[in-house]
Amino acid sequence: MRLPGFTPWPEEMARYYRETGCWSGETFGQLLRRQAQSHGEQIVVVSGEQRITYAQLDQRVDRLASGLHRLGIAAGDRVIVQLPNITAFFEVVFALFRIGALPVFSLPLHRRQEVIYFANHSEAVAYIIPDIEAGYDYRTLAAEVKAEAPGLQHVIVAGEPGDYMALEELYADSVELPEGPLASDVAFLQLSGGSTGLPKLIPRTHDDYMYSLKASVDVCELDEQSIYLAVLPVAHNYPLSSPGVLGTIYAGGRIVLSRSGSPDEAFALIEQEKVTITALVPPLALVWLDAASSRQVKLDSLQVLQVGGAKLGAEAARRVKPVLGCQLQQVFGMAEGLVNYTRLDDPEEIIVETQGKPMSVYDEIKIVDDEDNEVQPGMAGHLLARGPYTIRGYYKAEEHNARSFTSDGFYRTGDLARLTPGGYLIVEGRAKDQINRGGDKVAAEEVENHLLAHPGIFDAALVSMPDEYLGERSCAFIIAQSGMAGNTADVLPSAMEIKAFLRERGLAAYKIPDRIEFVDSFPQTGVGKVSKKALRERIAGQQSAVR
Ligand code: AMP
Ligand code: DBH
Repeated sequence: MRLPGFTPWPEEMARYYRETGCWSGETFGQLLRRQAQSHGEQIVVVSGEQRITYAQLDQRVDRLASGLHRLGIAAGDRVIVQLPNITAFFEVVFALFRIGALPVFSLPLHRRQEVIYFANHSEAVAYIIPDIEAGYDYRTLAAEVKAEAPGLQHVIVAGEPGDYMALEELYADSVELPEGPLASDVAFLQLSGGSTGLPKLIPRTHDDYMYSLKASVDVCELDEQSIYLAVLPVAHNYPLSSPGVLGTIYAGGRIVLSRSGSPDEAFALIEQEKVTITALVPPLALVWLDAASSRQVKLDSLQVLQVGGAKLGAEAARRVKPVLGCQLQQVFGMAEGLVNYTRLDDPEEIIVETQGKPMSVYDEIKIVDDEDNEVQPGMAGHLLARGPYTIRGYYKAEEHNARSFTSDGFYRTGDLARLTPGGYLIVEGRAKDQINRGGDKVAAEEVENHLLAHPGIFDAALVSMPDEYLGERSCAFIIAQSGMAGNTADVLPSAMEIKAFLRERGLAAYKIPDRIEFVDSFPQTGVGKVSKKALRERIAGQQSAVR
């Protein structure tokens, strides 16, 4: 079934990727069935006291798929899945895969603004949530979302349902399901950190995503003995697929779920469950390094620590092996596709100093200047990517697609990078208007639009400021409505009020500006645009002056 709003690969490329074996023709529903047949009795997911086998997961998925089908959820329907690291996540997404319905992967930190947008833009028919997680009641969020998303027919709760439907009650007797999706169909919508006013949805097919798992599993050397600890939220593309939890299933290994990234919880799980590989963002890696050196813990079973999502400093990178006793693997990826890894047997300097190289020989990358001409070897420029698992367009975003892709189908990553003579990438910065808050991406324009909705704000510009721990934090420069600047304090909105205003609008907490600076005007570029470069320099200068 062709999803409207999806840009497929050109037919000759699709044929090429099939002929070369990149695209195998297997769907996720079939993958789980195959693994249940060959590894039925092996444990697939460990979550607290709960341990379930491949065969049990497969059966529960069939029963849930039957229940969802009976509820009326059909092939092609979109379903927002906003679940934390719990077993139900796997049952839900594989059940949806089996009936050909499309999970829309929302993160646990998303709030009203994000979820309402996903619901309306994807025309989702159902929304699946936990009851209470990390002290937050998702049923309250669901009520707010429902009020603004008229197309949403069902709210399904993993846990105490309150006013809604209990997920547990949907596990029906297995019925004959309609024929499943094709591998060339879109399997789900993944999210982009984005750089525009509205978040973007990323359509990924069974074929292309399965290939990204296969290539990741090869590079990361996962097999049936692998035990992957998921500490980042599993719906995110990185812990989902690089190689992540789905790669672990592809390899026939075992997933251990952690509800948080705290060393207390994660170190205990690594020891108890003999975890072999896990994935972190740089700020969490710093916390682990500190915790491990002060406690002198031995994480004997851990072979590989992946760090990605934002740039890891070389100094921290160098400490991983001596402190944690495992190999570091840098991961530079994106939900749009292209994933780069350092290889496990690369020399220390490559592992510490680079963000890896593309995982597949079928990946095509280019480094270009502002005019799209390739730069001299070794020079920094805009990174473009194309290949068997890099999308050709965002979901229903024609205008934006014209800017985000070249006419010959390369994705403009918005990252500035250079290539080493050995073909490894070093990320040098970013051309896109985004703040990378330790792996959480914030689109400046999206937050600026919310700021502009405040009656006391005339104009707003969000920029990054350097931060020791997160790499970057956000600073909003604000021009108050005329007549207000320099006026008495009770007319000028305070920084605290502005943050509260954004929170009340229901924006994810990581998008709330870390700092707010009031100014009378913005510095301008030669053509009269706001110079974010000058604003970044101003705030960085102010920070270093304070130190
Ligand atoms: P998204 O498009 O939201 O999936 O975020 C992907 C973006 O995260 C990339 O385009 C980079 O800007 C950033 N990113 C991911 N991994 C790394 C890394 N290892 N080093 C630097 N930036 C990274
Ligand atoms: O940041 C990302 O989006 C990311 C990082 C590492 C990603 O999507 C991935 C690996 O697959």
